[in-house]
Amino acid sequence: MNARNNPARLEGQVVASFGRRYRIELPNGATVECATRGKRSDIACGDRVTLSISGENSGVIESILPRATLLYRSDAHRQKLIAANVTQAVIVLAAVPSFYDDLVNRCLAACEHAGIAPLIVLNKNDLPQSGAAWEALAVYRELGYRVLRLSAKQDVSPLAPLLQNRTSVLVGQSGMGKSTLVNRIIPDAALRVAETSAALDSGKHTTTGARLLHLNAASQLIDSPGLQVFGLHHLSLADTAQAFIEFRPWLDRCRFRDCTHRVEPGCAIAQAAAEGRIHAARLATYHALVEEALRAHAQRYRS
Ligand SMILES: Nc1nc2c(ncn2[C@@H]2O[C@H](COP(=O)(O)OP(=O)(O)OP(=O)(O)O)[C@@H](O)[C@H]2O)c(=O)[nH]1
Ligand SMILES: [Mg+2]
Ligand SMILES: [Zn+2]
Repeated sequence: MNARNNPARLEGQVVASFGRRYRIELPNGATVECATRGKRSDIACGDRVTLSISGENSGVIESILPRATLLYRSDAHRQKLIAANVTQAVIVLAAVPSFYDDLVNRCLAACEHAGIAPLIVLNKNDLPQSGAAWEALAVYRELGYRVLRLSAKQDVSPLAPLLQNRTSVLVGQSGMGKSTLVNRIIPDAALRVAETSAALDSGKHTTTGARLLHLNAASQLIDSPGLQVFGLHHLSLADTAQAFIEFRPWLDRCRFRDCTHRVEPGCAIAQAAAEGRIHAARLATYHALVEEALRAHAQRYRS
C-alpha cells in the first residue's frame, strides 16, 4: 500500500502510544506505525483517527474522530492523556508496593468528571498484607464503588466477567500488577512486566506506553504506564466538588454560593465532615485539589 495507489484517507484506532509515535489498527486488523503532523501530541490510545499512508507500514495521523470519553490528567502546564473512548477504568491497587488513598481519590474524581465507570481492584491478594489493605478500602465500598480483591498470579476470574462488552483502561501506580493482569486475561498480549517482586516500596515503571488489546469483538483492554501524580487542573472548582460523589447532596446548602468548602462559615461540606458523613481522607484530597487550582491561578496572574 502506498499513498499513490491509495490516496483515500483511512480510519483506524490507536492501539499503542509511545511518546509521539502511535500504532494504528485498521479495520482489517493490519497495523500501521504513525507519526503526527508537527508537534501534535494530543492523541491517546483508544482514539479513532484518520490517517494517510506514507510508506511501507507507516503513516501520518491526520485527524482525531470525536471521542466518547477521554481520561487524562493535567498540571498547570500540560495535559497527559491516558486513554480515549473507554467506558470503564480499572483502578489497580496492591498492598505492596503500598498504594496512596490520595491517588485513588484523584482517579475516581477524574472518572466521575469524564463519565467513565470506575472499578477498584485490590491485586496481589496472595500477600499477607492484603487483609489490612482490604479494610482500608472500606471507604470506597461505603461510597458505592465496586471493589474486588484477587491475585493476578492465582485467579483472575472475579474480574473477567466485568470486562465483557466494555473498553477498560487499567490505571494505577507502578508495580501494582496492571500488565500482569492483562497478560493473565489475554495471554497473547505478552506485555513486559517487572521480572521479580524485588520492587519493595515502589514500582519500576516497566510499562512505558499505553497498549490496547482485544479481549473479544466487543471488549477491549488498555494497559497504561504507572502513575505517581494525578493533577486535575482541567476541572473547575465546581467540577472538582461534583467529582466527589458524596459531596453532591450538600453542595447547594452552603451559606455562600461560591463556597470552596475549606474555611468558609456555614459550609455544609465542612459540617457533614464534622458529623462523620464525609471521610477525612476524601476531604483532604478535595482540599489539595482546590489548593493546586488556586495556586496555578495565582501564578498565571503573577506572570
Ligand atoms: N505476589 C504477587 N505479585 C504480583 C501479582 N501480580 C503482579 N505481581 C508482581 O508485581 C510486580 C509488578 O507487576 P507489573 O505487572 O509489572 O506491574 P504494573 O502495574 O504493570 O507496573 P508498571 O508497568 O510499572 O506501571 C511484578 O513483579 C509482578 O510479578 C500478584 O497477584 N501477586
Ligand atoms: Mg505495566
Ligand atoms: Zn461549602
